Amino acid sequence: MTNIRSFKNRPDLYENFESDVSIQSPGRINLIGEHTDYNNGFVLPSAIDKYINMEFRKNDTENFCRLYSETFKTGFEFQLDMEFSKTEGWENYVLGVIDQIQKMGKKIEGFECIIDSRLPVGAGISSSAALECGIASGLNELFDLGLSAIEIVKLSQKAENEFVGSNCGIMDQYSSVMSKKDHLILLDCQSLDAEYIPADFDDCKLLLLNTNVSHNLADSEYNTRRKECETGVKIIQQDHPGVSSLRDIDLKTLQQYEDKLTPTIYQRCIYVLEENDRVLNAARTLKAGKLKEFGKLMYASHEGLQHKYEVSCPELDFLVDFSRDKDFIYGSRMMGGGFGGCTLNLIEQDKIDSYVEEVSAAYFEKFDIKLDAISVSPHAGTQIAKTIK
Ligand code: GAF
Repeated sequence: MTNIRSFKNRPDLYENFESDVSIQSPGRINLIGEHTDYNNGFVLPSAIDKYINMEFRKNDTENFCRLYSETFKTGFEFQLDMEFSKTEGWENYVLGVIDQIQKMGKKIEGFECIIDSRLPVGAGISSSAALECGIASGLNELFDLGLSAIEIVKLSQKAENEFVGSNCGIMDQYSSVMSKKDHLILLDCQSLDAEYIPADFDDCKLLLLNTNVSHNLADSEYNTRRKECETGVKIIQQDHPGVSSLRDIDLKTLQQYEDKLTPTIYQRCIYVLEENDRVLNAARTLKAGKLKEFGKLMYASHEGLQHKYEVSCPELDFLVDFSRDKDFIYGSRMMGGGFGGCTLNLIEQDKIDSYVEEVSAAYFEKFDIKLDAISVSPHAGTQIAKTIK
């Protein structure tokens, strides 16, 4: 049972809404390095030029809060001093963040918020992290909580882990907040050291193809993959007590455990080690301007995700396979947690329109589903505009 009150279709509540704080909280792409973040490995993400817009204002009450999503035409209200319990839908991301802020001993008061999202849900571009980080950033500004950017990242991840119940790593929240325009972040998820690499793609652009499927295995299989990796680590730890994650194991050591791990767990661990290597190689090739080599690593990443980590699906595989004989596409891979969502494609800019037409027709013929194409550019993280004194 939850004690929030939900309502629908009430745009009238927010006519002539004058906000104290405006937040643009972006989604993210990840060039390479999938399912490596929660294994303390490397990722290469960036925020994108598509975001959730949020308008906040205080309402001079101690506890009354009301949020409305213009996108979903649903809203909810609640009292800050109530016990928060999990409910359905986007409300959880909001409640989870407020719960974390309060657990940190930070004091907030009654507020109102209108949310307008330009991020497709379930597309693997992290609309949930954008929502969490946007709420945390907005409340931080509205109530002068003094939270640093990295605290916002960490509390948003914790909200997702502890309240929403998804054991995600740190990549999505980190990229939504910490990105820089026209750069990718080579992030070491163990130390949180970040190198900002110029996103120079010459005549190419990044194109997302949204399968518009989101298989409902996604959440449970995500948590299962994480557990499988942890089981692998635990077995290796028995001989190597210094090992605390897959990051501390090299390929040669792992290969000695082939008979001690189940074939599935062995494959998962091999994938993670290989993907970490690919991320570091990808960063090197990008810095050297070798885009075709970079693209090959994207394909290799997809193959690992498809066959060893087994988080792809027929729709994603179809799109990646369809791109393979096109010399104007340098690389293509599934992106994000998997089981649906988008492929990311590195494609020559002047071929985008004709390719989208061709692949959309083929995809529709095969699956009877409309494909959506979204061109994206690496963008700055959370943008804040504050009018309150
Ligand atoms: C999801 C998670 F939220 C990330 O932390 C990451 O693990 C990703 O899947 C897979 O790379 O987006």
